[in-house]
Amino acid sequence: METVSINRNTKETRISLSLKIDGSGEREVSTSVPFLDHMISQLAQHGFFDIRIKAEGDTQIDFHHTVEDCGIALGQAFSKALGDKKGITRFGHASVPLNEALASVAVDISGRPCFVFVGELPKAKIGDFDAELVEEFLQAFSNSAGLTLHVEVERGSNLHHIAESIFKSLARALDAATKQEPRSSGVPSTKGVL
Ligand SMILES: [Mn+2]
Repeated sequence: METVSINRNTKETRISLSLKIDGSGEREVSTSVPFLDHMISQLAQHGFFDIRIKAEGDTQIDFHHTVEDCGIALGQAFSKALGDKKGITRFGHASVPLNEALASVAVDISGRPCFVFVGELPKAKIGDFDAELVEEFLQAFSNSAGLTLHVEVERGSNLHHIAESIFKSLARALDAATKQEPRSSGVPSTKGVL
């Protein structure tokens, strides 16, 4: 799979990114939202995705637009990189703990955006990052990647741990789903199209 680039500019944010799906976890992440940098770095490291992302946004308002738009741009990059989805595994599931926190993530690279989030992140901050933005990012990512994405927070008390468990699980689930399936050469659907 080739490296793809996305440039997305609006009045609220300016984002440039490149993605290589079958990479090695190399990354340069600078979104101007430090906690989001930490989460996208988890995605790169544990999904073996090479991600270069630079984002500037109206963070003087709050982090909402920048986080959401990074999710959109990253989703667009996955969609573009996967192309016609020939030969991919399509499904992936992972549940990666971080200390007391455990999240589960299941993905289907279906071409149909569907996001289900089970469990509640309290309306609280992780540093200066609103925890509810985790869900915003995932919703935006699912929409623009064309991904069925189920996320369940099974347990946990530390919000940083819970968020990180979600992103590590997402990384592993996406890595599994985007891998080439050696027994398949076509599009993995009885419809013939994804
Ligand atoms: Mn951490």
